[in-house]
Amino acid sequence: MPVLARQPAFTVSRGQFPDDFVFGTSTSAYQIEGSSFGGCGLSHWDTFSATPGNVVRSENGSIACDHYHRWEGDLDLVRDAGLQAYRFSTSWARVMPKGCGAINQEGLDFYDKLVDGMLERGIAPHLTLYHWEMPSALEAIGGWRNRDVTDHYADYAQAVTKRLGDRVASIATFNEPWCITWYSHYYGAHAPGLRDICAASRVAHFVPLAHSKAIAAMRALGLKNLGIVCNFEHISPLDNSPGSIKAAKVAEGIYNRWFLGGLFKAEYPADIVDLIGTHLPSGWEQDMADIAAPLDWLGINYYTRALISEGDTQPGNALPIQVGNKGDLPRTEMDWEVYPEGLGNILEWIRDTYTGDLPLAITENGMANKDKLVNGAVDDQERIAYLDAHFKQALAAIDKGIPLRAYFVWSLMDNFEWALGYDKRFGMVHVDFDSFERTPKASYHALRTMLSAL
Ligand code: IFM
Repeated sequence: MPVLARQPAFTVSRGQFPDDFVFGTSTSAYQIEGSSFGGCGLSHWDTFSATPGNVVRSENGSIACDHYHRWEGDLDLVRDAGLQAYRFSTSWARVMPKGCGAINQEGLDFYDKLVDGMLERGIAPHLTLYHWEMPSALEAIGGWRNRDVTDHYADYAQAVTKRLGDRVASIATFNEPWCITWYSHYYGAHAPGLRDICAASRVAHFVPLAHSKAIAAMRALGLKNLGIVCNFEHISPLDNSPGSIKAAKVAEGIYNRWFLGGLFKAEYPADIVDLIGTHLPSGWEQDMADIAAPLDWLGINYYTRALISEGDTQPGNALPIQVGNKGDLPRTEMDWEVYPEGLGNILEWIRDTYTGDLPLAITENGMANKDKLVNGAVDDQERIAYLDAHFKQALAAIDKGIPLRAYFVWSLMDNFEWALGYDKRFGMVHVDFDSFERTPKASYHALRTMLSAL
């Protein structure tokens, strides 16, 4: 297998980017905070991970990185790296333990302190409202399969942003609708772990609908800089056979075109509606104009590509049965191919097909690496090379006039990588999950040097 490049320093420099370009880093609540602290309610990730076989070694986010108690030091790390922005998420289950009704004041106070802590350090807060903690009480009534939950979500969005909205630089309704929909309700790999086309199809519509209701609720509060974060893979056929071309089109439609179609064209792609239309909730067509209400920005998470062939879809109904993973490029610890060109292509395609002049941000990009702490240091040169190659794609996109405004590295620190537990280390800061000690890796130091150079 080809090996990953090693590279001790960034070859791109801060000065090549526009002065107002923003560099930041991203995390999410369940992956770092510790869900057992501070009156947080149960989320479907607590229940999913408590079920044997769902998460490796039965790990969970009950303590995670203990960020709930160590947030000040963690924000110091963001500031000391020279990063101007921090993308974090609020946990629905922490703010509203039952998903609706009573608010856990301690939870909201925590996020209030966190936002003030960022501002005191000169870091711009970028809030994501849903990075996957569906309160278990709402999962029990069907979670995203239940239309009523879209109203509860809008209430939650309003409760959080009434408190924090005056101080955050941007707000995203959702992180990665594809994962919430397909990875969680069709492949069954994430909470709630369903493998059900009907469930996935309902979620494919109710998540955009919930997004639109939250946007309307926040517009009613007069809030600005509202958007959503979607994830994309660069998807192409493995070969030129008609079967592979057809399979890749379906995979790409479900992964890349479905949500953007709804959000920016008020229509889901017809070829995918043909496949799942019978499972969509009745009356879905009437929601489309609301779903496409104007946004202020779009966030793009990009990590890898997928090469699809005929065998990746079901012979009967052409639905994907697996995510194509067949190329011969070097791979990260996630077994994901490193394909920086895909980022440039996706940015251009999104601008040309959907968003035009709308500001774009890369809200996640990064890699899991076999990082080892040796004599107090982690030499993650592969991560520097990975980020450097993707930064170059961002620069090329800016040169082409694509309105790319920001880049958030995933992630600040090693954390709970969902069903894969704590083994997959994505951080620029190493976390010892016994002592919770943080150790900045070589990539953190290299980025600080890059950002501080004139
Ligand atoms: O850790 C996740 C994150 O929660 C969502 N985007 C992809 C990351 C890496 O898998």
